[in-house]
Amino acid sequence: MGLFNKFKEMFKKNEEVKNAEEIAKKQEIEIYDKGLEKTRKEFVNELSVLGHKYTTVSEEYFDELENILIMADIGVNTVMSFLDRLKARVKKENIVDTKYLQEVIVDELFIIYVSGESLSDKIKMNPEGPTVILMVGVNGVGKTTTIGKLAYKYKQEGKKVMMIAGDTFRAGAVVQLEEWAKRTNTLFYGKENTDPAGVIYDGLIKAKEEKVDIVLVDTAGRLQNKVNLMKELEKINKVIGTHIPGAPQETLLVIDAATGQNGILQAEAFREITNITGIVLTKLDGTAKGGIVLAIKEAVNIPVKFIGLGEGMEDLRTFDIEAYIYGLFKDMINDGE
Ligand SMILES: Nc1nc2c(ncn2[C@@H]2O[C@H](COP(=O)(O)OP(=O)(O)OP(=O)(O)O)[C@@H](O)[C@H]2O)c(=O)[nH]1
Ligand SMILES: [Mg+2]
Repeated sequence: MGLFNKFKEMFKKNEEVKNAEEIAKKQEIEIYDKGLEKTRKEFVNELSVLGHKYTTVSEEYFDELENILIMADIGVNTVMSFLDRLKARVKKENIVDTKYLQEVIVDELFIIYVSGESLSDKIKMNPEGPTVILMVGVNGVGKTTTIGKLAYKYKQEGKKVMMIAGDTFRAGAVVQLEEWAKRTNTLFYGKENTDPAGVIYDGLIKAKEEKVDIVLVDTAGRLQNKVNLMKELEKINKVIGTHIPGAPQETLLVIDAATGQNGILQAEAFREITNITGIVLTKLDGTAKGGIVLAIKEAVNIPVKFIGLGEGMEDLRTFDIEAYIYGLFKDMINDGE
């Protein structure tokens, strides 16, 4: 059964959902649903309108579909290959009804994301001692906030968490992170006006003494000078790796979803200077550019591991492609029920 019909079934059953797994999935989908409201309103509704405007598939239908997909920041290349696949299916299966084609669109978008490899959206944990998660990204994308949210998440899971303020560059950055540590009742290590690698060094010693499970390392966001940034990240990685073999277990690149295609350029740039293991896409709640999830996957092939759907500490979700697709296409899936 395709994803489209799977969702349809799931939401038809409503009151009589049986197992816990299905209930959890539904709750997750409801959160995505709220967070993706803007994207859905400005982009997906246009798809529905298109389906009403043209009841049968035609060249004009495809032209308008192409525009809608590009406007949603899905990325030109993704859109082109997507349309090729769609047209091939239309031909092969003799599809004429646009209402049915909409179902195919939802399924195909899902296939694009999962195509090829099995996605590891899981965070790699270090069984021997602290798991180190390094947060990188340009100014203002939400690195520090994401650390706060992750700390909250892992505390909820019963882990001992520590934050290290590796952003010693921007005035106020250390205090901002410390605030998050207080709010989430997390251990904290930081010092202003010093060298980031030095602070991280001292912080990791403390993390080991305290037998911390997860260490979240903040860094400064600046990419004006790629060579400097690369050198600094190299130094940071070396310090971390010396303390804890194999660490950092994760280097998460934080991208602001509202920056659209610029976010893709950031992903390409960062991938060249350090080993990015996952992407955190923030501020999806405030943008209609939710299609960027698919474009990033195509451009850099790094999994989106978390998404930010608000400013609060509970507003971080582990990325779930099914919930994401449902959050986008909800109105279309439930259309005419
Ligand atoms: N709506 C919304 N706002 C967010 C989200 N994530 C972060 N923000 C906001 O984005 C702003 C910048 O967040 P920071 O965490 O300070 O960003 P940063 O990357 O650490 O910034 P620098 O340290 O200056 O490089 C803050 O006002 C956050 O509240 C999100 O998922 N949704
Ligand atoms: Mg910051």
